[in-house]
Amino acid sequence: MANRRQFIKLSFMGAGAVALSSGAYGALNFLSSPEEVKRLKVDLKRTPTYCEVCFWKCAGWVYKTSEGQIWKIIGNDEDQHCNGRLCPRGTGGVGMYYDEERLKTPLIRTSDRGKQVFREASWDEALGYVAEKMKAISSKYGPESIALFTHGSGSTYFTTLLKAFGSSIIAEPSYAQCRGPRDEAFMATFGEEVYSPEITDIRDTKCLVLIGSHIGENMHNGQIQEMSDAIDKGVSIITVDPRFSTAAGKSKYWLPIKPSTDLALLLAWMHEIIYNNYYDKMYVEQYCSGLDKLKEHVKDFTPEWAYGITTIKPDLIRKTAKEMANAAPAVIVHPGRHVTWYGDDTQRERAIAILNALLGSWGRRGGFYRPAKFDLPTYKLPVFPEPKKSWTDAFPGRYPLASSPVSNAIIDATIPDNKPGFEIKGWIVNGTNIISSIPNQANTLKAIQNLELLVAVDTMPMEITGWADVILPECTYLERYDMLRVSPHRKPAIALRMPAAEPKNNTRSAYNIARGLALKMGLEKYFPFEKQEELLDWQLKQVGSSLEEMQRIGMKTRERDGDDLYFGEDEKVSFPTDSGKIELYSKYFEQAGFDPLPKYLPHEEPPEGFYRLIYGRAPMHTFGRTANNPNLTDLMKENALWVNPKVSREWGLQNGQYIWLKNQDGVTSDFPIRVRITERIRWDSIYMVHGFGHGQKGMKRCFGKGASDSQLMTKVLTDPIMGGTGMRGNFVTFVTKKAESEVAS
Ligand SMILES: Nc1nc2c(c(=O)[nH]1)N[C@H]1C(S)=C(S)[C@@H](COP(=O)(O)OP(=O)(O)OC[C@H]3O[C@@H](n4cnc5c(=O)[nH]c(N)nc54)[C@H](O)[C@@H]3O)O[C@H]1N2
Ligand SMILES: Nc1nc2c(c(=O)[nH]1)N[C@H]1C(S)=C(S)[C@@H](COP(=O)(O)OP(=O)(O)OC[C@H]3O[C@@H](n4cnc5c(=O)[nH]c(N)nc54)[C@H](O)[C@@H]3O)O[C@H]1N2
Ligand code: SF4
Ligand SMILES: [Mo]
Repeated sequence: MANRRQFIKLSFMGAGAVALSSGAYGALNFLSSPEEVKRLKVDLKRTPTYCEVCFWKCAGWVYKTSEGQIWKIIGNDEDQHCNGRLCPRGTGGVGMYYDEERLKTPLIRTSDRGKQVFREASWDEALGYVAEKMKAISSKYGPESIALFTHGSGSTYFTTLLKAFGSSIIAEPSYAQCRGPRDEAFMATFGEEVYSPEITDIRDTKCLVLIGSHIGENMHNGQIQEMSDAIDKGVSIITVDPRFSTAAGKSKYWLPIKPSTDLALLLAWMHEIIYNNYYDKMYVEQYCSGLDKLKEHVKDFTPEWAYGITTIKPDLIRKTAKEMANAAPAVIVHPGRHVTWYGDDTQRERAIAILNALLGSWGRRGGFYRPAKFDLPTYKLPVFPEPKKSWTDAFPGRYPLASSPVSNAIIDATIPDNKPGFEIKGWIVNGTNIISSIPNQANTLKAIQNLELLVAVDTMPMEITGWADVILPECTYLERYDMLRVSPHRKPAIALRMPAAEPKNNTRSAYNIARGLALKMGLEKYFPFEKQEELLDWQLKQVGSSLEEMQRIGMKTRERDGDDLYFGEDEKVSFPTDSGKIELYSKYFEQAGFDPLPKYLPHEEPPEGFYRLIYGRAPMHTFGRTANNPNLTDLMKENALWVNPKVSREWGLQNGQYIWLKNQDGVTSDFPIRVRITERIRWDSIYMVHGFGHGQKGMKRCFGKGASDSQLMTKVLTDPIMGGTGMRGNFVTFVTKKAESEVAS
């Protein structure tokens, strides 16, 4: 089995390559020999930050040269998210600041939507324009006809703005395009979600089961480090993935499952664990309800039954079930994170939750720990006006168990043909490139055509800004304050982000943008602090610290109040579910008209000559947001198409050849992608990394590099329970030649 060093090397393989970067920024960031430090006159005064290149939010220190140039970011040793080490993307975050193609000043559109003809505007004019439009839309249709799509740190301020304005139509892609099904399933089972960072106790686990979750390429930092430690300690890893992922390479068992059939495997594992009495009897008796019904339900779901569906041999299903049981309760059946796959995702996640309950891993060392959060008072704002409509009024009864607004439902409510209960007329889109992150682009573009206002708040000229009426350029995370990071972890902690440099060009922080809009609309009472640092200082003083102290120390970690990281022996635990128990059988689902126990339902198969489109992450990029980052494009310029040799032979494809992809609905990728022939993918699927194939000419480093998975996702398998957009029901075939006139340039 592979050892820790090899794994770290593989996962962090970007880091070494960065040092060899030929790009000017690469040199600036990564050469750190004493001579270099002297030559660059490094100013050892450092400012704290937490990273925004992905949402793991590692805390770090930003160093500058004495000439005031941002030089390098390193991890904060005290931080539980990163333990002093940033991943290649976090290290390369400096490139976001230096990218000369950043948005520089507010822009107002001067021609038809989508044509991308804009004029520069002052902040006063741009904010005034947006405020007037918002007020006009509100007086015609009500404030609820303005929706916010948002992701990342700026969400807090735009959420306050929208609520103050009178709308609660606020959606994040991290719900219906990412974690939503997992959070609903774990809530229904344990009464609690798995949070971010996930409360998986990987460092002490003895058996880690990864179902799709591709840690190693998915670079969530602390998780990778803990997995490396666990590898050192001899953890056995079971990876279920149609592709031989980085994690599969470190695994005792790789189960190359037929895509879309995971629920059958999970049911067979439950069958094995229950009928062989492998489950944790004490735990289940004490904490769970519904075992009898579950036992009856999985009676026929034998490994032989699952073999016919999953292509995983019965013997392997048995062995892996035993492996989990041997390690229990120090076992984690990882819930994954991006789980919107096939439209039955909440049920698949329920099966994962139930399996963890049977193994007794929730609340146990090496399973799932109890998180602790720094209790930081929030400043009391005046009461928000009561919105007359909520997002659920657009399509009453749809997605009954969604606990957060569903972005795709809001898009649907912007299209009058769909006859929504009320129409959405304005969008503010902050920090999310919804053209690429929500599948069925044609639907999003159709919605956009019906808008009376589209405002994009972004740092880069991405796809969404191309469609905006007004573009409000935010400065990068290295140039601003944001709210204190208080994510739950093993120990409660707070981390500060402060500016390491002045905002470049004519950009502003999201706080200032949202407050600027509030002022223009007479809503200043919801933004009582002129400067964000005053708010942070107020907050910190409530807990005996101050902004000045945090600027010096960067983060504060406290010990937990008690010895309660795991359940105590025989501890009476009341779970925050209706019954106070872990609900193996979900009455909550039953009452809402859904299966109380997960069932396997077959999914559509690829038509002849087509292959299932599956996708994932690359260690050196985050979605599309890093696509133009000078440091990171140096490490990976484009994505590749993984094709099984059996398939490439059939099609006569060569390694390195560029081809286009056409999906089941006749949509062909704008840009070609390079073929990578490999045994590491099943023959019925092809694989690519998400976040490439950008068509925005304002981003020269990434324009036309690789193909976009999003473009090929015209079919969406929507989860009826909570609205998640299953993205893996699309099939593609190969196009080796395109007419000259059809080639995008
Ligand atoms: N096809 C496909 N779709 C997916 C996924 C997939 O794998 N494939 N993954 C899904 C998942 S798991 C998620 S979480 C979502 C993520 O979806 P998004 O959050 O939409 O991710 P990005 O595409 O990176 O878009 C982020 C946008 O924020 C901008 N940005 C970056 N930093 C800042 C900042 O500091 N301030 C502001 N205002 N803007 C900033 C970037 O320029 C970019 O336009 O996508 C989902 N959609
Ligand atoms: N470097 C990097 N790291 C990231 C991110 C990033 O953009 N870049 N994004 C972060 C975010 S927001 C998220 S949500 C996470 C997502 O990370 P994960 O939760 O790990 O992502 P998934 O999309 O669930 O997993 C992708 C894997 O699923 C496999 N797969 C495809 N179809 C099937 C199937 O039917 N069954 C099974 N068992 N496997 C299948 C693919 O081959 C691939 O290996 O990553 C996070 N980490
Ligand atoms: S995992 Fe990497 S990109 Fe994500 S926050 Fe941490 S350092 Fe930044
Ligand atoms: Mo995500």
